[in-house]
Amino acid sequence: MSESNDVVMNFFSTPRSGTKCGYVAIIGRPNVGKSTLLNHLLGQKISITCRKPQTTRHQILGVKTEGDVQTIYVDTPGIHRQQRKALNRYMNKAATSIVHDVNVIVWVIDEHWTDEEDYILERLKTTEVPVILALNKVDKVKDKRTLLPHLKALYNKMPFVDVIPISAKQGTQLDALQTLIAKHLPEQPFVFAEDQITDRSTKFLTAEIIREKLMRHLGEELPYALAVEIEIFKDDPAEEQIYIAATIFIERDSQKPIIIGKGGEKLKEIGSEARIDIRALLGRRVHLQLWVKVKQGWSDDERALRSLGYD
Ligand SMILES: Nc1nc2c(ncn2[C@@H]2O[C@H](COP(=O)(O)OP(=O)(O)OP(=O)(O)O)[C@@H](O)[C@H]2O)c(=O)[nH]1
Ligand SMILES: [Mg+2]
Repeated sequence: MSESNDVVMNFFSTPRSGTKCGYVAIIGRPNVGKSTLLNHLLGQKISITCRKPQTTRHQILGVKTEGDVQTIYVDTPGIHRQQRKALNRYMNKAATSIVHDVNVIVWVIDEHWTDEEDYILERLKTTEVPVILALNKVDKVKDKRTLLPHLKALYNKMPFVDVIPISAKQGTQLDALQTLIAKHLPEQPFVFAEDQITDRSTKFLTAEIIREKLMRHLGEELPYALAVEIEIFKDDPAEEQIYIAATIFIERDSQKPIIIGKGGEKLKEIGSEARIDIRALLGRRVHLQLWVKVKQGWSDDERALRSLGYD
């Protein structure tokens, strides 16, 4: 082979040919298990989860590369109808804006079909993108025979490319779901490096871990008044541990004692749980310092939202 041919060969071998790659939006009502599904598909936790609704607030990319297929999942905030505050409007926009820009939509539902599902159905009817309906939490269904008529009824709602029962928590049917998704991905080069798992920075993921621990520890209302900002992230390889200082923003003074707890106990507990997960994420020892500050009405203030990264 001549020298010039070699050059041509090398040029073409850089982006691998015959690869499939595409974007998959994971959408649905709050609390149906979208983030749990993303984490299980990736085999790594990148999106926080909680039994309380409206946990996810941003679009989060999770990249999975296996063989010749790269699937770029987009976890989204739960679509909800009440748009009381600027934060709710931001979350809904983050969830719905994506549906026309992806190759496949995985619409996650659970055992309940609610008004919110009707609302999502209306929005999806006009899309050209193939929609897979994933009926999640089937581990909760004792008599699996009841699933069949339920699945049949779901097929009639709109022309889904498939309706598949899954358990995001237990990993049931997730291989089948991935095979189904891959069928609809276009043949094109990979967008991300093969070892990349997310587009989000470790700083973002750290703030999210802290928010998860807060959500899990606090009552029903307070989680929605919380935002976390990383003020200092000092990762000096010469130091034994990474130093992180984060501020927890709340909306009112009266919320401060709830987070801090008697003698600071609550905040201590939240901090030590967060530290364990952050250490697992970063693979280094972590010194974590948490501060609580009031930023009045931040969740309904466009400017405050932008300054906290909701833009
Ligand atoms: N039993 C069961 N519970 C599940 C399953 N998947 C998720 N869950 C639980 O459902 C709750 C909500 O899960 P998330 O993954 O945070 O739900 P989400 O759809 O991302 O919620 P938002 O971010 O608020 O929209 C958590 O308590 C999960 O443990 C499942 O397959 N089976
Ligand atoms: Mg979520």
